Amino acid sequence: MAEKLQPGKIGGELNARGLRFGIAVSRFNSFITDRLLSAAVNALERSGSENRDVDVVHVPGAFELPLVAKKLAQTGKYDALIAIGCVLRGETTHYDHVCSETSRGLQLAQMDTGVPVIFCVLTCDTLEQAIDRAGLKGGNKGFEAGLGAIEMAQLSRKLRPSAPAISNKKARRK
Ligand code: INI
Repeated sequence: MAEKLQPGKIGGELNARGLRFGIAVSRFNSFITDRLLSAAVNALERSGSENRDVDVVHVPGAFELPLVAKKLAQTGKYDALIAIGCVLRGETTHYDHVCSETSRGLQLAQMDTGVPVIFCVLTCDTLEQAIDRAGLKGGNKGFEAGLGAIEMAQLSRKLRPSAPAISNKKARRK
């Protein structure tokens, strides 16, 4: 039997017009991160972003992305952020520390500030895996990140907290 209930749907459409985006991108492994960055910018441009709507900040490595993402979020200027990096496994455990602290820090940045932070940090065993995800066999994760940022920015605008209920009650009592 078909259900009668028609739940209200809240969606984030892929229209970037009028939205502001900040992109933090790491210089480490720039051969890959440059390609992710141009694909992210391309996704924003094709969805209606203009020059004044997008700022790019470069950081030394993925480990520095969370602090800059948090600082960008705290400016209050941006509807969504994109963090771009590429961590490649080496011979030591350095990779594990960079990966875990970068992902943990980026999640904290968005949870602490309420500004969406799209995780566009490739974590790969080999350079070939990274190349595949930066414009070859695996598409381009930067383009996906751009679309993700638009969707999350739209959703965040729709899910803004409304005025607290308590103040409404006080206003009605007067
Ligand atoms: N940073 C990266 O972005 N990718 C890597 O693969 C990487 N490796 O392998 O060392 C890397 N290290 C640097 C790190 O992100 C910091 O910039 C550095 O430790 C200074 O804090």
